[in-house]
Amino acid sequence: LGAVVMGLGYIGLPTAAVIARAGVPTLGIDVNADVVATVNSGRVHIEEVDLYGLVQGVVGRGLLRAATVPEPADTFIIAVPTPFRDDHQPDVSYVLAAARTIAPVLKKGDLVILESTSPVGTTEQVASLIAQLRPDLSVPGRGGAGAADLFIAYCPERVLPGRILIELIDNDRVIGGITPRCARRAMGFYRQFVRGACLTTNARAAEMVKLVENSYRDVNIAFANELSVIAENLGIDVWEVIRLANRHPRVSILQPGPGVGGHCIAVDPWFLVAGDPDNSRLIRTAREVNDAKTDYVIGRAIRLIEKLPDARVACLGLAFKPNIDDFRESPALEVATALARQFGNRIALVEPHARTLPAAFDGTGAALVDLDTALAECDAMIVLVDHDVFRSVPLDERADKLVYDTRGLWPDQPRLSAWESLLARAA
Ligand code: SAJ
Repeated sequence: LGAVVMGLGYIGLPTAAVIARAGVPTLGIDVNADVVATVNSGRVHIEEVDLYGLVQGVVGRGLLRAATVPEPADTFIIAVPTPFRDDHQPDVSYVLAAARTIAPVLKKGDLVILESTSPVGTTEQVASLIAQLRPDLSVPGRGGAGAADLFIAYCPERVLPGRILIELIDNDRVIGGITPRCARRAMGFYRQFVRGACLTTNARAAEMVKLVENSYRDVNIAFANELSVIAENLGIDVWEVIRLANRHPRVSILQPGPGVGGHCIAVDPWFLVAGDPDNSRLIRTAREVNDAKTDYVIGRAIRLIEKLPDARVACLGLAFKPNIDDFRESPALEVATALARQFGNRIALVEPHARTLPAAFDGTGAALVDLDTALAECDAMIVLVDHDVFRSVPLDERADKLVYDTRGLWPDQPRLSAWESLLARAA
């Protein structure tokens, strides 16, 4: 067997399929027997562009199988979740559990790669755990350049949902070895299917690189979100301000929204903060600014709806970002749920990428409606996600609506001094 991939989620399954397509016989491992059965039948349990066809193909050709327990192989990739706990401390228990599961089948010469986003030092923890469980094998140690029986490396995934199969191949990869030998060995593995550059470093630096990338984006989105509140208070259109400021050759501000969602950008900065709380003030504050933006939007929306006692109000979008069906950590979902709980059947939910409503709406009375129904029946609209299908609605179909646009989706919508004028018209 060429490779074992631990975890068949959003990253693990596409990764396993791409490795298999390169001709490497691959076994995907998941704790969930339903996921294993789905993959073995050539189907997929997650939505990602082109993934179904790819999995169907490699399973059909016998290159990819799934199981709940690993078998001996040359390369082991750990791609399991690393959530954080309520106190924002990272939880690496799934990573360590995966390492424990593969330890018994490891043999001399095997390569173990951690891909899960992890706090700095986790790859070394994996190495120590394996050393403890397999005293018969020599495990590479930090700073050691000598040969060992195993090769251990950290290589973060950096793919964007919706473009995973493209970015798995085309993105540059950062490969951090526990030792330089480990990095070189892992590089040889990735070279089989990566077209981007493979850049080697040590495991701790590679772990930090991943956290830094998502923190960079979070801090920059926080800047945009902070500007959006300041501008709204001043009665200025923040999107116009950003568009014009971005005409400066060295300014590139991101877009404000109802908060930051997904399972990466809203999570990873906390791993950096947890590693050095006293010196990560900017990163922590950015997280707090982005989370606070969601509460701010909920407060504004509630005030608007209270001024419209009889109106039906549509929430446009529930996903965590445009043109996908992924609701994980979605600020749009959080806003819509809060409004549905308070206003019940006055709230219409529009999410063209979903067939059914998430359980969060059970018992609220709020209903899923299609976009045309919302445009026909709702007097007010709260734009929460900038799906392309919303963007395409022409002004004459929405000119008479009260619109609270948290994404700057419709620049031509009569806005004047945004919120104040909405309330004035509502009164
Ligand atoms: N967002 C804004 N304003 C913006 C850009 C994004 O509010 O200008 C919001 C989105 O609406 C969304 C959230 O940020 O709620 C995150 O969306 P995203 O598209 O920026 O990123 P993700 O979470 O889908 O994927 C990120 C990517 N990281 C970076 O771009 C640095 C991806 O490359 C990573 O692989 C992925 O996290 C991951 O798995 O860590």
